[in-house]
Formats: sequence, structure tokens, C-alpha cells
Amino acid sequence: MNQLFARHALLPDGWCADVLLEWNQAGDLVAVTPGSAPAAGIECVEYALPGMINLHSHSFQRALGGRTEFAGDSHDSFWTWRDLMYRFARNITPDHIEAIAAQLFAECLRHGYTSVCEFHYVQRQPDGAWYDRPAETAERVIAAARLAGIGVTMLPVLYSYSGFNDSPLKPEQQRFRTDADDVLRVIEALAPLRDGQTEVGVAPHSLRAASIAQINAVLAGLPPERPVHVHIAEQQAEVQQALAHTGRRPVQLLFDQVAVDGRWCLVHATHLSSTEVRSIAASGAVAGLCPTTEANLGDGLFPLEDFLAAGGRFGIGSDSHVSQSPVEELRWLEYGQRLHHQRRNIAVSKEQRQVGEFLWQGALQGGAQAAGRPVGALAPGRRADLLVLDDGHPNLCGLALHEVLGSLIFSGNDNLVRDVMVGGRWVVRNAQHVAQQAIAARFKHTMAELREFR
Ligand code: NGQ
Ligand code: ZN
Repeated sequence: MNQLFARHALLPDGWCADVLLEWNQAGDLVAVTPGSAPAAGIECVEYALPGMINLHSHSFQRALGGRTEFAGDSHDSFWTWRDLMYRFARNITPDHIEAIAAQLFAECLRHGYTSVCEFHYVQRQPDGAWYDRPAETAERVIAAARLAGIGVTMLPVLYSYSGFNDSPLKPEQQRFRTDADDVLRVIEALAPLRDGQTEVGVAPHSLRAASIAQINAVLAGLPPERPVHVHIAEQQAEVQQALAHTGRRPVQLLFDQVAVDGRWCLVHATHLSSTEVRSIAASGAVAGLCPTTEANLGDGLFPLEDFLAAGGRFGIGSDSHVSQSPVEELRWLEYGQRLHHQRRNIAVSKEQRQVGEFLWQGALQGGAQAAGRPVGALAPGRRADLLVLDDGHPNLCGLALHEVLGSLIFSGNDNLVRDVMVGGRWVVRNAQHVAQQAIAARFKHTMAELREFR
């Protein structure tokens, strides 16, 4: 029977009591009814909430976790990390890509992500030739998502240059090389895989790696309503390079020359002028914030308070996967602001004074928009993607309902996610992913093979 009864469920307007959730065989919610009576034979849980959307992932980077945390001869930075990452990316095979992604996605599910947007740029063979199937590596990531049971938005990447002045790619970037036609061909090859769990959009890598003309060419060939993601203004050096070569800051350049709208997700958008803050907010685009990776890479802090005041939309991503937990991303999103402003409780609105609830609901809305899929809410027509919290855990004892998400996000490091459903199917039960052992065994084998490639 496709039904679940929650004593408390987080609906778009807040927590509701005695909610009966019903979904169809396709995995879409068909009815969400508060004030229902529990019925015999229907599973009953205490706390249910929508699963989180991870709006920015480079899944292969999961295999680099912990391996870039040593000091080199000169000052380490985003750019020295990037050299290590490139070196690692040279050697991975489609089998590795699939095994690493499956492990990552199972971990993401256990921590409460039920969707992921894969910003996918390792598309060619190590020598720069295409695979026989142009979407080979993208198909492997989608296969991993299906194995793990996470919803996925695949974003094949446009990647042509190594800098703003159309400078040629470096040898270590040859695997990533695509032009507008290549990307549209991959998107077309992926069309048959689109379904309730799978969407396909596009991602110009950055204004360093894709020209404005190429971006507009891809947009012209892209089917309507598909999501468009781009890395932007993550590092001060990127802003300086944009100013030197174009006379404009990256976000300013994008808005001057491309029609940015609600299909867009601007990933990082760390270094913004106040005009740029307002442009992004007014466009309806989502700011894709990845606080743990941004901290790990020394990027800087996003101007969240100003952006929210301007009505901006945001979501979260785990990017390089130094964390696989939405709790940690949201916690550090708020903590970065507290440290910067030397104040408390920044991520709130006039109506929503609970930080945890504001963050979870905001990231659901922005994440769903960025994913281009009907997710992010327990409401008819959306996917049946939900988390059940471990109501027996001490952190959830003696709380008022409005304190539950505050406890989830700001209290301790135990994982309170007990069960996870995606598209009406349980993929995590009692904190165990249903295919955890097989997925982990394959991942360990892959990591052993990749040991020598540092
Ligand atoms: C990436 N990662 O594509 O994996 C980038 C680094 C770049 C982040 N921006 C490469 N966090 O931006 O050139
Ligand atoms: Zn990224």
C-alpha cells in the first residue's frame, strides 16, 4: 500500500499533525492530508520531512576526500588544490566514475539528500578522444544514481577555454573539452534516460571556461525549461581576471550578455557587488551555496544577509564532497554569517524566526528549482521523497515542534536521519542504505586501484 502516516510532517507552510501521505506507482505524491486518523496496516512515523536537494556535485571528487589536506612548498590555495584534482581526474575510468558516484550517492541518501545535480565534466578519455558513446561517463553517473536510488539532474558541462581571453585549455584539461555542439549532442543522447527520477540540463563550467557566445549558442539549442548551472565569482582572482579582460565583474558580465532567469543556478557567487546581489535576486535565479567546500578551498563568504533582504533564492550543494550532509552545509552557511557579522540567527525572515526551519525550507525551494524536477515539498504532484527522523534519539526528546529543525541542524553530530524514501521507495532503513554493502565493496576496490594516482 502506497501510504505513510506521520504524526508530524513538514509541509510547505510548516509542521502539520496527523498527516496521511499517499503516492502512486510512478512515485509521485497524490494526496497529503493533515488531520487524518491512523489506520491499521499503514506504517506510522513520528517526524517526516522532505528530502534535501544537493544542487551541486562533482561526484568523482568524493575519491579525493582527505587526500589534499597537506601543505605544499608555497602558499596553498584553491588553485593548488585544483592542480591536485586535475592530476587525479587524469586517470579515472568510467568504471571508477560509476563506483565512486554510487558510494557518494548512498552516503548522501543516508544523510538526507534525496536528489542531486551532477555538474559533469569528465567526459572524454584521458587522451582527449571521445568514448564510443559520447554520453558514456554521464550515463555511468546516472547508472550510479539509479543503483543508489537518488534522483538526479545531469548537467553536461561546456568547457572550452582555460581563461577569460579564450586561452586554450591546458593538457590536464583535455578530458573536459567540449564545445556547444558537443554538449548539445550529449544532452540529446541522454534524452531517452529522462524519467521521474532523472532530468537533464546543462552547465557552462564558468565564464573562464566558456565564452558568452558559446553559452548563448547552447541556450538556443537547449529544450525549454531545462536547468542551467554555472560556477561564478568563487575566487577573488576570477573577479580580477574578468575585470582585466572584459572590464566587468563575472556576474555583471553574465547579466549584461545573457538572459538569466529562474532556470539558472549560479554556483558559489561568493564575491558580489551590491548591484550584483540585487541582479541575481531580481532574476529569480538560485544561488548555489556549498559552504563546506567553500571553506575547504578558502573561497570566502557569500553575502547571505543582503541577498535574502533582496529576496534572493538559495540552495545547497556538497560540491567536492568534503561533507555528504545537508545538516553540515546548512549549519556552516549560518555559522559563516555569524562569524562574519558577530551576531546570531541571521538566516531568518520576518515571518520565519526559526533558523533551522528557514534554512531547510529555503534550501528545499531553491534546490527544487535548480534541479528542474518536482521535488522539495510534501505536496500532491511532487515526488514522494522524504526523510524520517530517529524520534527516539535524545536530541529530539522534549522539544517543541518548532525546535525540531533547530536541533537537527545545530545540535551535535549524530545522524538523525533514520529512514529515507525516494520516489515512493525506501532506500534507507534504520540508517542503513539498502545496497550499502555491495556499493561499498566496489568503492573500496576502486580506491585500491586509484591508490597509485596522486
Ligand atoms: C570544479 N570546483 O570544476 O571542480 C571546480 C574547480 C575550476 C569548484 N569550483 C575548477 N569548487 O573552477 O576551475
Ligand atoms: Zn563545482
